[in-house]
Amino acid sequence: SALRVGVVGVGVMGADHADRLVHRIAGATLVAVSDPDTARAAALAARYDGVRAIPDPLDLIADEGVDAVLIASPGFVHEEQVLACVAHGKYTLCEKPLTMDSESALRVVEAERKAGSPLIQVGFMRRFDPEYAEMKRLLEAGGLGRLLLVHNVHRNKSVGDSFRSEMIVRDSLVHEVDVCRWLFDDEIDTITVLAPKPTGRAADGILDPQVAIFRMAGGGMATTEVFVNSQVGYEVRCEAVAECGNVTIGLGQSVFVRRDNRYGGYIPDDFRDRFGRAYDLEVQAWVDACRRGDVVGPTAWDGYAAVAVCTAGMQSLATGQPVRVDLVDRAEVYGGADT
Ligand code: ISE
Repeated sequence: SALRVGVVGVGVMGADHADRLVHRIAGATLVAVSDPDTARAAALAARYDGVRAIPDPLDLIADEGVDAVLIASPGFVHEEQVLACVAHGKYTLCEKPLTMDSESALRVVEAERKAGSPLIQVGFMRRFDPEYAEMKRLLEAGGLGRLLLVHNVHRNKSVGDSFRSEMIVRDSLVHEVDVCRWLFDDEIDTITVLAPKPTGRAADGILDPQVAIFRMAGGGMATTEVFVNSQVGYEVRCEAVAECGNVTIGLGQSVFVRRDNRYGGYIPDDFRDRFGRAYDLEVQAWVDACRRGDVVGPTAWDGYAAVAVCTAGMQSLATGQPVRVDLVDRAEVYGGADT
């Protein structure tokens, strides 16, 4: 039978996931939604057949009619909600960030381990993007030699005035943190976050753009430009530089339009356009894994490690100095077992 999915948080991301679960995901049925804005949740539920609006997210999580939970609420309520999912033995896809700080993220990792089996996938969807997946496949095939450097560009067209400098690290750069941990198959040992004179298009006092440097534990390095008021569109590029070759993705050269003596393509406004296929593949992989009793993709440990790196990154942003990432020993957490 189909996996009965509940969505917690139906803002921009949660509503997009609800639509994807109804229209593009096989083997799953959207059965419930929850949001503190109960009118928004009710309106969304009314758009689909057989979907209940449950005011309290903890009631949705506990509901006997919900098999698995997709958490798309704000990061500051993730800990309580993910812990509730674990307590009820519900498979969970938790949008990034896993939680807001290392201590709470570690509590989630510990709770999942004590529950006895993995339940949590974290919403680092770029691993499912066809271009990133092909880059990873090429690097793993071995023909390019050892991965030396990764260069990332991550630009949003614009963000609201409430988007603080620290959010550029915790909410945006966090994707490159997971991408680099995944491409190198390694932990980030040190992070340095620097900022040039800010763009005049950012709100007063916001350090935008930012440049981050990751030093990997195994010796690799990564550079990332994050620019959330680029005015151009949503651009995400990545270049992997290995000993015998390099791979570049995100050039967006799919369709060229020529007219009036000009040519060019289209740069989407928003991450839901650029990564729509990645989100579809991520949620389909999650549903398929839930139905076979498995967890795929970014784990609770990956979510914790990303939070720890961003915590160090925010400290570096304040000083401009390299900051060592404070990670607990993975083998101690999992008792030497593979995670
Ligand atoms: C947003 O939360 C995302 O996850 C997007 O991928 C990122 O580009 C954007 O900057 C974040 O605010």
